[in-house]
Amino acid sequence: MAGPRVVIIGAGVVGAALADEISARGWTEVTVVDQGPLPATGGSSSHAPGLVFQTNSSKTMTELARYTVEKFCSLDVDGEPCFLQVGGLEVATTPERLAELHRRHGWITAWGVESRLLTADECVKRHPLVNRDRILGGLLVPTDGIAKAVLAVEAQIRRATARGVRFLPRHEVLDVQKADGTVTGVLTDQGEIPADIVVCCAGIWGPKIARMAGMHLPLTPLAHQLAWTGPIPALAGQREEAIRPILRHQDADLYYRDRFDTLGIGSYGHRPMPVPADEIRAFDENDEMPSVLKFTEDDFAPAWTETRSLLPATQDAKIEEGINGLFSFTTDNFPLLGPSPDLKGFWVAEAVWVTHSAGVGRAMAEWLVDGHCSSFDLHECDVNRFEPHQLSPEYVLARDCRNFVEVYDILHPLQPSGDPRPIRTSPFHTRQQEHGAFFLEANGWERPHWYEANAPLVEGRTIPTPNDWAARFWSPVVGAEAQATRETVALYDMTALKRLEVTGPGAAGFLEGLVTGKVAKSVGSVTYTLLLHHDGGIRSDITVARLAPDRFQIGANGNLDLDWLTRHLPADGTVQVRDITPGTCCIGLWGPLAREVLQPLTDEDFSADGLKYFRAQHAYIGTVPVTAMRLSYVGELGWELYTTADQGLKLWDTLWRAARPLGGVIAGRGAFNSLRLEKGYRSFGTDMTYEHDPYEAGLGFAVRLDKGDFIGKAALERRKADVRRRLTCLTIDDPRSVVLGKEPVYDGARAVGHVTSAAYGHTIGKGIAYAWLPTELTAPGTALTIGYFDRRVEAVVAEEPLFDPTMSRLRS
Ligand code: FAD
Ligand code: THG
Repeated sequence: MAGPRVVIIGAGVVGAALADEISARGWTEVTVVDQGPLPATGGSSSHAPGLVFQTNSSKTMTELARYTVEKFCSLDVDGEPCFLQVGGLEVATTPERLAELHRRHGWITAWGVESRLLTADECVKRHPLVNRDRILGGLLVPTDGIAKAVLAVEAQIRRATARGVRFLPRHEVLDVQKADGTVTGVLTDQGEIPADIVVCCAGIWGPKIARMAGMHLPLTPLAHQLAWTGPIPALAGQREEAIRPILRHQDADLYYRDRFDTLGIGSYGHRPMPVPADEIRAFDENDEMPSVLKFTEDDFAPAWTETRSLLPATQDAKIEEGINGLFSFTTDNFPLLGPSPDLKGFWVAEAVWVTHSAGVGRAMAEWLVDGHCSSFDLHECDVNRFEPHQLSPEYVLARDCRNFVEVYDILHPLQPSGDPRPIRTSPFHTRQQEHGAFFLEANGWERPHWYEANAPLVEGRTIPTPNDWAARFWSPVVGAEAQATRETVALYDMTALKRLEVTGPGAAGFLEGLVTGKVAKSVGSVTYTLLLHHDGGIRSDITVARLAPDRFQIGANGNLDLDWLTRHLPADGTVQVRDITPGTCCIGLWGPLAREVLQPLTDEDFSADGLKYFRAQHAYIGTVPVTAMRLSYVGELGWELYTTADQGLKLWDTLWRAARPLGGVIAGRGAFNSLRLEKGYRSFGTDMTYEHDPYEAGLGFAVRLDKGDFIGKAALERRKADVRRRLTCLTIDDPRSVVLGKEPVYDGARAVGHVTSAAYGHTIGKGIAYAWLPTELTAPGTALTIGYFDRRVEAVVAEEPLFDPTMSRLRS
């Protein structure tokens, strides 16, 4: 069982890790080609100083890093270790940064990696070069350290070679060969290499290689300054390569590592210096480092001044060498992993740091060999996650440069992304502006979070103001809009909800094979159901409306749903899938008075029995043709009303004119999020992801094991009996203690889980936090605490849903 013929392009730290991991799983017909020599190929891995800080707001990114640390700790080359586990220290020089370090401590605790907050004195004890007067405290992760990237490449090459993997240095790939939409091999400057699978691990050259495969890779190589001091007298005689922890001084965009009696200094404080991938040279004999540009000293001057202040011992030293080294940035700071959407057999593993490289190697190997990666939840990393505009060169360049500038910035989870904006606007945009909408962006869509015009609604209501961070990108109007929705009726712009149309004679059968519920029901049925991976993990939660015998409309979560459906289309052409989001729009009309608004506008029967809960039908609302679906993510009577974009504004105006005299309101995402948590409705990607099965996530009701086969069914039969953790509803009595998400949850002193989503429930009058917890701690009444910055917030497990458990509202 040698597996298919695989060619890996690139023997940097990513390609080498993949070769090792894939051969360990029995695929040994593997050839790794690199344009440069081995093991220092001249790519980014050849000059990376190799700092591995595991802390990340993403659980997956921390887990990829943790695996890299564990693996590199076990690797050596002839006794020389591949990892120097000196610990990682981040210091704060401002109160804001100190608070941020507490938040980061929360993340890494939530993800299960040990860390400690240190006083300024403790920081200096750990890293004696640090100027005590400059710092307020720090965060130490003892298992962080320095990856010796070139050694790690060599160690992994040796292991893979021993299993039969072939490494071909000095082979430049000139083309990716294909036939009938499938990859057939690569053409190198030394001839062809046939292959069934080609994986692009070409780092900053990735876009060039991907283009050979007809694929657009949204990454930008940017130069980043790395300098090395000459000998520092205070360090004279240091025999070990590194004894002090790696150090980050994020307030000045700087990081440091030991190298005997010298220091490496990395800076992100300079102007962004993007380089088009096409302009990056190939390797040539006289130029060993094609991924390195000339050091621009002027750009480094502020970094050097700051360094001599933070680390006064460097005042007696000089900068001796420096580079402007290239590596990849992406628009959301996640790597680009997975198969090409168009060319079968072509895969990428791109924009990966040394920090995450071994984890990515393992993830890709599992994905390739097993058809799915079970060790890591890769939904944030999938190369097919992007909306079309997110692939445009202008967008990619602007966002990537911005991410370079913001790399160490303190960013609120709702922090608005900057230019280019706006990109996608719903037909209601001008009305929303007239109402003083406060917009945030999601998938390019401008989404109102609340409307300043609703400010008078706040009067006479009790809307508690949350503490500090939860009060940002927030207004008391959010609470007023939420309450008003439950009292009267509200219009919500649901245009950003991704809509897919599945058509054709094979559509019903096709969908049945992918979803956990029965969707091939009567025309007019709507079903809330799940897409699963083969291992039973949740791929997405969707709604499926049968609008005609051969036509289904899917309410989806993102482009990965489109990708999943497209990938599984039968070859016989009996099913088509289309993204109908652009060109259509949607208004959610919800609240106890929703029927009083809608019924007079239409001839159709919108009574409780005329259009039942979770049914869809066509109707005219005034002049506007709509598809009405009776369901509500906010848990109130009402409908999602879909129409084409051209008539959206007319629909809005028609509804608004009817709703206003009844005391109706226009409401935004802030209210929406609070209401859906009161109702206990999960949000994919935040509350549950690939790593969770439906039973753990409280979505077992959406699974029909008594139906025919569907992807993930066999795995669910196994997983059903073994539920060890649950997505659990917590409430918080203190109205000001609203948390953000991703905080650790403690049982006494022990971290036992993490928060997913949180908001204040303006109807129930309590804070709400959903959290993953071990089953033994999920009994209602269990008292726990949530780590929020430097505080502990008291929370208690509650019976869910918190609002309208009998569904009287929805079914009225
Ligand atoms: P590379 O190492 O660049 O490997 C890609 C390989 O593909 C190259 O060997 C190249 O020769 C080969 N290739 C390309 N085109 C072709 C072709 N046509 N034919 C054949 N072969 C081809 N990360 C950290 O985690 N911590 C750090 O402290 C850190 N510091 C950094 C400091 C600097 C100055 C720089 C530049 C980067 C730093 N990074 C750091 C980032 C890290 O170095 C990279 O993200 C990582 O090395 C990328 O690995 P890779 O294997 O994808 O790419
Ligand atoms: N509307 C539509 N499609 C969607 C969403 C939506 N797809 C993506 C995402 N949102 C899916 N999430 C949910 C979550 C809950 C419900 C609907 C979509 C929901 N649940 C009922 C419940 O749990 O009580 C289902 C009851 C049932 O199965 O009968 O309504 O917002 N179109």
